[in-house]
Amino acid sequence: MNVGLIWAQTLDGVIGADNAIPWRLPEDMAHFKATTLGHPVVMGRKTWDSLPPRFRPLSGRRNIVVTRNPQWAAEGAERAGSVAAALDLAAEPWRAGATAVSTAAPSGPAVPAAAWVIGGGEIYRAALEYATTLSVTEVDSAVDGDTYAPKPDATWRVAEDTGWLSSTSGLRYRIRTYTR
Ligand code: VY7
Repeated sequence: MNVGLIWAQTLDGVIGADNAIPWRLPEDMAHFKATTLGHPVVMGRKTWDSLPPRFRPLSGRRNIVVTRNPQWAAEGAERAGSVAAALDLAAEPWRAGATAVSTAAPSGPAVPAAAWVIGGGEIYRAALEYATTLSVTEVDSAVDGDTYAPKPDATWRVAEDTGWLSSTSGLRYRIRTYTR
């Protein structure tokens, strides 16, 4: 199965501060939604907690949450004990309705889809070895944070680059896709 990681970072690699994303970038949220829609999304429990409750589970996607706590449960989410277990789950066909809530899950035959790992820092580090695609939004903003993106090593090549774009928020950003 193809596994992608998708994140947004500052030029310094900051992805989070106090369990939130320390900038507003509507264009990146739209890119995130368009890219992940219809695919299983794998996230850590802290990332799940960081989503505003009205957006949980992320609609139109199978939500798989990684936590070591075997008691953890949330409506609309499946639990996995490790990133590897989450990716195994994501590779299994899934029909909406069994245990998970499906706001907009596709009907008809269940097809295993490429999975997107959506954060956060600890989960990206564990998932990088399984990944063949990275979607990295770089935000030209200098903010302090406590959570960092992994650094793509020499195995990765930039396959696409939007070049610098300006957001309605006033920030510059660019989206790079890496493959290997
Ligand atoms: C995470 C949200 C956070 C706070 C408020 C609303 C890239 C992003 C992420 C994660 C941006 C988020 C949201 C936005 C997405 C909506 C639901 C509401 C949806 C990532 N490049 N950018 N992120 N939501 N992993 N990678 O903003 O979500 O998709 O339905």
